[in-house]
Amino acid sequence: MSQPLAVAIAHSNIALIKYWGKSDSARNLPAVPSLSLTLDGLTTTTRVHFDAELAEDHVELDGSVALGREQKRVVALLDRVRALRGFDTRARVASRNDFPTAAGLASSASGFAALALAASTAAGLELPLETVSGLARQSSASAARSLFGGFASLPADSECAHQLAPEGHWDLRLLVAVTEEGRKPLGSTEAMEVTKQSSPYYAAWVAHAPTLYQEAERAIRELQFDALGASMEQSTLMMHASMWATRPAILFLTEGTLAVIHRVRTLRSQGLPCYFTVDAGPHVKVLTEAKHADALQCELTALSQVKRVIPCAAGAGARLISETELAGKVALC
Ligand code: 2P0
Repeated sequence: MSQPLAVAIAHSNIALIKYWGKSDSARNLPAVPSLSLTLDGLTTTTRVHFDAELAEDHVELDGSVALGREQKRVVALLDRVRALRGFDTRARVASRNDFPTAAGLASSASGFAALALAASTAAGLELPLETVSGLARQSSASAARSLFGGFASLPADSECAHQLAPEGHWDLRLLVAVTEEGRKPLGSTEAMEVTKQSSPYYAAWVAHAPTLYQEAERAIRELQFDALGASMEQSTLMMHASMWATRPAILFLTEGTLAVIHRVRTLRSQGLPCYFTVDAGPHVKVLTEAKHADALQCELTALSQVKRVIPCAAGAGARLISETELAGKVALC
């Protein structure tokens, strides 16, 4: 093999229009179209080394050996890469996030995007970015979008994501208001399956999601901030409403989440252009235009429910880095 080792970095993305629910669980195909902003913060760095000496895959995440479901999901992606390449060599994988894992900050998005790019490259495959996105999507649908910079789209029933507009298209900022530290109680995959099975609102969510997607796509094309914000908030609240209607209810929104949401609405009514979105966790991500980012950061930081604020701009897509660049960035193990 010409190049058995590769290192990739990928950034997390936040869905402005949410993916929630699968049309085909076995193939992990999304039931609704989603649209995201790739961030310049929240980075995963992953090295994959296929090594003929290994008897089995060895996976280390944030310095600890991965076990159970975490390890299985990584091995499943490696297996898909091995099947494409037509070999059986095991790999050593080391990955590190510069932000808390599984805390509702989309760690699986950046994680599987970086893994798909590093593993396919290390295996000697030279795949188009869309194909790498398809590999990532099978592990975690939101990861398909993190291969691309700026605004990315994952259509319903689609194998892979594509870029809608590059990071320079619109100078937006997304401020992540962290309301709680620690891992979230329920994984997204399980939560969306329960929603599909038991929420009477799920059908309405799936029916209306394409309208929200089209509104947002147009708002991005035309740089209409208030139109984008309105579609984004409705997408968030419809997704959570569908979860609230399951039995037992799935509530990712906490007291802290709601306090930040109310504050965002108040600030907006007072003339500060900002809109909220919330994923499968308690944190609130607040979208604003670059010129208002400092004022918004002061307001969010002042809230007692907010532990810290991570300001993010639009970021680039996943890319390969050299071992030298890696050495200057992060210690993987
Ligand atoms: C999204 N989320 O569009 C939505 C919004 C969370 C809320 O995609 O089952 O890890 O692995 O495909 O991508 C999080 O779920 O789920 C997610 P799987 P994923 O970003």
